[in-house]
Amino acid sequence: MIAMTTKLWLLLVLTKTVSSFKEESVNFVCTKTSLNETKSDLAEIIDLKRRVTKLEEKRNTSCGTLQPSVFGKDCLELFDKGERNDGVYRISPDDGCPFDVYCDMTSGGWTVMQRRKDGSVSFKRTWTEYAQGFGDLEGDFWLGLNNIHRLTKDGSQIYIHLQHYNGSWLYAHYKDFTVNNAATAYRMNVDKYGFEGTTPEIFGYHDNMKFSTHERDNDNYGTSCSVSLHGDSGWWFNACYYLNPNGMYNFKGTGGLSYYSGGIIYMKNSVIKLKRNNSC
Ligand SMILES: *[C@@H]1O[C@H](CO)[C@@H](O)[C@H](O)[C@H]1NC(C)=O
Ligand SMILES: *[C@@H]1O[C@H](CO)[C@@H](O)[C@H](O)[C@H]1NC(C)=O
Ligand SMILES: *[C@@H]1O[C@H](CO)[C@@H](O)[C@H](O)[C@H]1NC(C)=O
Ligand SMILES: [Ca+2]
Repeated sequence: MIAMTTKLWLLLVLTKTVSSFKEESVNFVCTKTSLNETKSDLAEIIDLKRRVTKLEEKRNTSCGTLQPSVFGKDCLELFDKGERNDGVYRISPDDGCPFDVYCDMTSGGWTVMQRRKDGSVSFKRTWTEYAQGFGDLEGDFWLGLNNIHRLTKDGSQIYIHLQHYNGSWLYAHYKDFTVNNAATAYRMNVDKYGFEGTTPEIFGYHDNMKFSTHERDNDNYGTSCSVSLHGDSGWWFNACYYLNPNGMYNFKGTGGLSYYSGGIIYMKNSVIKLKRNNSC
């Protein structure tokens, strides 16, 4: 016979063991649960981050309550819908933020990307200004690289008009022109074999160049084309140019609005227009 005290002692030990086992298993389950929670928290954080990036992307190209779908994609679409008056229209080439452009309906729905007509707007501008655009859509302006990218990323023609000081106009027309996104420094592609015009072929030299401004040198010249040419303007400079429509206005010297053909030919005015390619 086991003494009563021993029995009591054994019972006590047993109870303790059982309860400590229970406690441990509770702990084990808790640990497992909290691991699961950590895992799902992590997944939630990753998902949130992804959603924030998406929202940021959307915010970067959209404008709150404006409905992009109610605007035309570009001047060509507005022309096709029957618009025939030259002037300022609001467009959205994609599902992003709409913006205003000047439409040349007279020649069939071209979207104007640059104009020099009286020199009232300085083209000595920063990278940010060239990216966002500046000037007056009815007068002298640069449409902005972000907008030009959105208008040309799916393929576009470009029509470059240059006016002599005596008033006569020349043109250079290229059937394929694309400006890539900000991450590429707005690298530009133009197909020189798709050229026709009354100027010499002057834009192919700039093919595949990144954009450069006076404070951001992406050109192939030893120093900065923009700064060295004293124009401080932005362009797809190579080393340095055959075409310089953003050069200084009304200035027949280094850095003036001009093109190169055996020598520099200074020009008074310019208009550069885009039209989406329907092919493909
Ligand atoms: C932890 O997650 C797994 C798989 O999702 C599940 O089978 C298990 O029951 C969870 N454990 C706890 C303690 O919640
Ligand atoms: C949105 O624009 C800001 C400011 O230009 C930039 O820092 C950010 O990286 C952009 N975000 C995305 C997702 O494009
Ligand atoms: C204007 O000047 C250019 C270049 O010198 C010349 O080719 C053109 O014929 C001139 N036009 C007029 C209308 O004088
Ligand atoms: Ca350089």
